[in-house]
Amino acid sequence: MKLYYLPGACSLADHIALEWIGQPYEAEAVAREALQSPEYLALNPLGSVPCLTDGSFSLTQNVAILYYLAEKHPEAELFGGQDAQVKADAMRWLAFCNSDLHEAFVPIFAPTRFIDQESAHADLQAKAREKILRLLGVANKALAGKDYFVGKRSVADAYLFVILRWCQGVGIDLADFPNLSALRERMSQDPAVKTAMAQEGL
Ligand SMILES: N[C@@H](CCC(=O)N[C@@H](CS)C(=O)NCC(=O)O)C(=O)O
Repeated sequence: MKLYYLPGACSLADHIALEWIGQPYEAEAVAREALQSPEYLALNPLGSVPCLTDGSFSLTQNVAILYYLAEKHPEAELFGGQDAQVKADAMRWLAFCNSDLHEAFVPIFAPTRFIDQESAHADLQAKAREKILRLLGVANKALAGKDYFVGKRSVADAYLFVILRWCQGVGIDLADFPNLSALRERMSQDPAVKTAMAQEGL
């Protein structure tokens, strides 16, 4: 299996999952310019990471990749266990990270995708920050009294960890979210997370 990634991007969640599985895999950093190359677009027409190949099978979209890894390696319990409700709950938080939290960062990272007019960017980004803070509050509440979203670590925690790193990068303080700060710290001590981050040069 081979993972295509950008260092520190959402593909880090897949990288962590591959480390949790503990089987050999390849990981290739894609240069940002190469995302639009014909070779890469043939793998992922959206020109984004992550992309996973397994022999001739090629897969994109974080949630699909994490689901595929979990199906191929049930022993790794990437969705927190074997119980259907636990797995569905992990999927719920994974979807929250991917569809809600991750998307809320796009106006901050790439405001021109919404509006060219530079003078409008600050307002757009302030709105995005408001939304991110509201979503972080939801995640913080969900983690009250728990080490992980669903008791045992799951790919939802890996995705949240990636996003908490972005918070740091864009100056969003986690001081008001003690459960998120604790999760970030817990995850950063996980040997698989350390290995994936070291491989990405983080
Ligand atoms: N819906 C996609 C989103 C992927 C995505 O936004 N990837 C970002 C990195 S976090 C990317 O490749 N950005 C590069 C770009 O758009 O130029 C997924 O879940 O895989």
